[in-house]
Amino acid sequence: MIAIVRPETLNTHREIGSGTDRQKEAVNEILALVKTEGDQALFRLTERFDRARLNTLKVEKEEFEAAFAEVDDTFVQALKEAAERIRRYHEKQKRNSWMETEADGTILGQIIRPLERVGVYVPGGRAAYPSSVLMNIIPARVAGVEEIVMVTPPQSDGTVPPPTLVAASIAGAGRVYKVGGAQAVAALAYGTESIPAVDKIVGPGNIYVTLAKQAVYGKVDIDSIAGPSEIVVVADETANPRFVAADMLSQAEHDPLASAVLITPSAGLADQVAKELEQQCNQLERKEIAAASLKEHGSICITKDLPEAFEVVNRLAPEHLELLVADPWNWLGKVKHAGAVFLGPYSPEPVGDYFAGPNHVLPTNGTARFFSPLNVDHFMKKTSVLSYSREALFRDGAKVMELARAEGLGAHAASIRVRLERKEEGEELV
Ligand code: HSO
Ligand code: ZN
Repeated sequence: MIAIVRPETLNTHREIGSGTDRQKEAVNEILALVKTEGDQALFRLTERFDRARLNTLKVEKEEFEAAFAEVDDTFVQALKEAAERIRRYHEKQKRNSWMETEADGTILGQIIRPLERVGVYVPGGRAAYPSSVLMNIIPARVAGVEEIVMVTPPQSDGTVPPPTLVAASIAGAGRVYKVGGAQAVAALAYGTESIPAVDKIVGPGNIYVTLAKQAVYGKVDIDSIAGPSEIVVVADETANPRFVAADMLSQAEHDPLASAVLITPSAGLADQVAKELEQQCNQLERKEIAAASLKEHGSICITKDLPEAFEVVNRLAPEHLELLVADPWNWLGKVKHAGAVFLGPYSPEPVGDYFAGPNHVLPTNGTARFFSPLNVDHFMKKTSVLSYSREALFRDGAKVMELARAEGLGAHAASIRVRLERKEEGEELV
């Protein structure tokens, strides 16, 4: 069921998010339609793609109340506790504005402000994860974003699944609109009669949503493009094969395209895990998905030792990395590239997916080489502050003019010269 591969041939990286010409054309048409026709286009497209006839796009207070009445209290309680842990973790990421005065009186600094408006896309259907609603909205709240606008496709009866609404309310989404697909991205980017234009759009979606986000990038900011979920487990002979297999399956059940990989120097463990995978997979509700994922994108890789295992890890730069080895903390320093690292037998990935506090929106597909988990900084921006002193301008003016002349920019040089001349004439600058 699962391939055994050699370290040098193991590869989890794939082409993602590029779409076909047909798909791009369809997205461009939708973007243009929403831009020119606003809400009317949203109603028509929602009827066409979601089979829902709506009178209003906005989710009303009563629908939130009904959603809370429909879900279990224990679910609400668990979600609230998760939200609180996620909030506390992200609070630590907040950075302050700063100003520094140099000896001559020059003041330089940086003002850090939250974005004013953020749009959060929440997919419908099978991938409507309440946990992802928390993970996308809470960092924006912690950053201090004033308006968080959530969009999600309605079901054909015009409703949004209650768990999604409950999560939106607990996370603190200001308003929720029933619209999905490329049309939702268009609405957030351009604004319509009922949906305000935002500064940044985050949240995962299907290929149409992804292409639409790419198309509006520059008009607004977007988050990084999420590929299928991945886990790499590095384990030695001390690891429990049941745990290893269970954790690999927890990733595999997400998506037939997800990838679960075990890297181990222990051929014995590799054998046992392969058996456990077969057995445990059969017990799963989502066994078809998990089996397809393991078959197409799963692998077990046997290395000569643990150092070689970490070389492979750094080449893959996995989204999730579990260290199920005797001394996980001793190996942490060897991890150069990973979205999130889970240490020891009591830190299975689902603890991080739902509850521990760190964000589960992580760089996929090898992008952990240069991207970070979704965090508070993603919802803030900076403004530089400069106040040069008289003394400093007279000291540095000639050097600035030199650099300006070298670039052939005479007006730049002149803006300094008019000030320096006044000094030579003995005048005070005001
Ligand atoms: N493992 C997924 C996140 C998730 N798991 C949501 C369950 N719900 C990608 O990091
Ligand atoms: Zn997960």
